[in-house]
Amino acid sequence: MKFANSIKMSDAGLDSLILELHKIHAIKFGKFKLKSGLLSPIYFDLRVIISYPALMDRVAASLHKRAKDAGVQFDNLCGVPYTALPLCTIICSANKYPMLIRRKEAKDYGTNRMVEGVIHPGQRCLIVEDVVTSGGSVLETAEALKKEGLKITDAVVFVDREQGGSLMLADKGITLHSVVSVSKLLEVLLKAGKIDLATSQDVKSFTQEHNTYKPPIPDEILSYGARAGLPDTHPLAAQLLKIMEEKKTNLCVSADVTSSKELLDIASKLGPLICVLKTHVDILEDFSEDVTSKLAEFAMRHNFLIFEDRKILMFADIGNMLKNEGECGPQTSLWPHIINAHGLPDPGLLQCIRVVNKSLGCGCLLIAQMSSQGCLATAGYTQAVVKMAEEHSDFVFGFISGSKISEKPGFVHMTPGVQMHIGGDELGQQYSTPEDVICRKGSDIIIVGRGIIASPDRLKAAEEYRKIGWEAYLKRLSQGS
Ligand code: 5BU
Repeated sequence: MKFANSIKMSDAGLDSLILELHKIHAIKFGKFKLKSGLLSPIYFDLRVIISYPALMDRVAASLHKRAKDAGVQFDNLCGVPYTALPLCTIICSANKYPMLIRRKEAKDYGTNRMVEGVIHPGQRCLIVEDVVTSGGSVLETAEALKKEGLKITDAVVFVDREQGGSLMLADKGITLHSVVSVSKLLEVLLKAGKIDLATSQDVKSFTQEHNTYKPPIPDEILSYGARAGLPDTHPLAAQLLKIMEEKKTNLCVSADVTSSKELLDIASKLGPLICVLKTHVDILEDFSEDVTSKLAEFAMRHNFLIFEDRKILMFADIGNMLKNEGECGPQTSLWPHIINAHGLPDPGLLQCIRVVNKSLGCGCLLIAQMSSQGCLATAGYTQAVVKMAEEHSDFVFGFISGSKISEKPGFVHMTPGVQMHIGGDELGQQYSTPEDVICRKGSDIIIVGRGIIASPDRLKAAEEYRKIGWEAYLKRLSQGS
């Protein structure tokens, strides 16, 4: 038999694998009652692959490749019972890795063990799973293995249903690596004409609406004002949190417009309703220093902060290049209060941009997650960015993220991709609602662009977002007490 590990999982290979799985009804569309009682428009039944050995080899190979590509270090593997057991067996047999089996129920005779196989406490065990929804089954297996003294830092799964499993596992110190996400799967099936657009949208809405992730609730949920007064809170975060408390707003308007007149009009009219004005001065067709000085005047008058979004002219080179090109410093005499940076290049970048900006009282938000579909900033990356922020907390005061990702109350979380209804645009932007972002995902600030800017009455739209965002915050506070 030709072993599965010889198969190269190119993009085309993955697409054809998805189509094969759809053909054998391992992926089904319709109405399926889940354990929870919910009716799901999609169902995965990967159990059937045991009847298709060649396909089973390919799924096993893709799991192995995913773990290897991610550089996961492990000493042995354990499949979550039952569907992943044969997959794990194939990976171990083909690659000569030692395997462990976790029993679901203890025997009442013989050794009475919950985990079979030779265990060396301290060794790292990689968990293998077929489908992850909440992450509960992976966690159960991880707990059983940990009791035996094994270290569990990673799990590899074939399908991530994108309903919060990876975040929940990340909270427990386990990085989830998935071969394919539900979004990718829908994309492939749609392209191949196996499903229609309505089915794809239906599944997307279902996964977004039934996200199982609940950020751990701290003993006490602190108000914005209380967090402003904590000794470890960065001065800029403290200023921002105070503004939010005073003006009763957690709204940041993303003023993505190309004319200075329009930008200044937004700043003057919406200023009283917002805590932050996010600008992209690099898209202004008629930029001049005059614009930044007027923006600064409005910021003073209406008490908001200016956040210049640096993603287009991104700080994403190595620190040294940015130093050489003089890119880190102010391009205008009036520098914004807030800038952002990716964690991708290395901490050298932060050191470089900090030198110039910190002396000007500017603070930085690190981009830990993005709202765009298929974004590569997943759990392991996000965790690394949180660590980077903690190590540079004299300059970094928070994150751009989809949810609360740090338990440190001094860090501020700002979330883009917000509109009144869940959905997205044709270029991959994905929207959550203010209630979802603030109340359920525990973020602090909603960043709203087209939800307000494209409205015929921007003032009215901004007031609606402010009100809903603030009510979601009050609800979050009341739930914590
Ligand atoms: P929208 O019109 O609400 O979709 O605009 C969103 C804004 O937030 C826009 O300026 C983006 O550049 C910005 N953004 C985002 O949409 N998603 C991200 O992950 C990040 C920023 Br980081």
